[in-house]
Amino acid sequence: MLTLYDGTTSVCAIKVRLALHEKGVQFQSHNIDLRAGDQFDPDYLKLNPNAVVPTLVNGEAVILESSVILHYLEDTHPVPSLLPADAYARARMRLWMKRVDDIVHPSIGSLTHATAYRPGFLKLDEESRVERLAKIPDENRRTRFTAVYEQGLEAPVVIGAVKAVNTLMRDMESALAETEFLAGPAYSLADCAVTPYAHRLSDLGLLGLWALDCPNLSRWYGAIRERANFAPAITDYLTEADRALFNNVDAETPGQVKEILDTA
Ligand SMILES: N[C@@H](CCC(=O)N[C@@H](CS)C(=O)NCC(=O)O)C(=O)O
Repeated sequence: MLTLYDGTTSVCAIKVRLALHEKGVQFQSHNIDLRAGDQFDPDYLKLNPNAVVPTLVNGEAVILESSVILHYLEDTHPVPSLLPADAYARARMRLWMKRVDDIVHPSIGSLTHATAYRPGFLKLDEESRVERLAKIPDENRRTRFTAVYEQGLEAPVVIGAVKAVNTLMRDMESALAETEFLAGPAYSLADCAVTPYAHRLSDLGLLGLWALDCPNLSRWYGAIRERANFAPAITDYLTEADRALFNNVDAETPGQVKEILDTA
């Protein structure tokens, strides 16, 4: 049995859960409570020294990095396939996945931490805040988190994040005007990879900033939400506390992001 070291709201863990449910693969979820700091537990760090989820364990095999895990699942559980049929479509699929890893994840991470996660962090006393940030092994990530916790949406890093999301939305709209799913006529790993981020924008009240202008993106997101893997991989996982994080996002947030978008 596969074990997924998981996080209820983790976008990267959701990518993997979407593929597991799409493929009908049984797995055991081991929740790592990211807000409680379980990712820094020495035993977990032995599995994943980056102090992040997801981690997939299959017997002796320990697989890190959500995109690598998606390819591993494709190799170990090839049916049903989540790879497009032809080589060019596979290349397009891999490009969406790379973009998610390189650009979309840090950008939407900055927006999430600047809004939904910031109030919880600010409730910690000064010593706990410093201690918490110091535990993050990756320096770039630590710098980004520090900036958005201190300055919220005013942090300079947010401008680049909003621009990157805008470009993503526009490129998705163009791709989805041509094909039903991101890399062609069939659902693929590209859709698994992008879905949690589109959904996160929706949870933050931001997807509506693009919805009117992007009918094909809206059609895709509607279809994605109706898919059988969506509820078991995403919404069924959320605790009351998780829901509260997103329900309590400041009502000013979409307006503030729109202003950044208009002036960037
Ligand atoms: N590149 C990694 C990124 C993993 C990552 O950033 N995971 C987040 C949740 S989506 C995490 O565990 N964050 C820990 C923290 O916030 O301290 C992957 O794709 O697996």
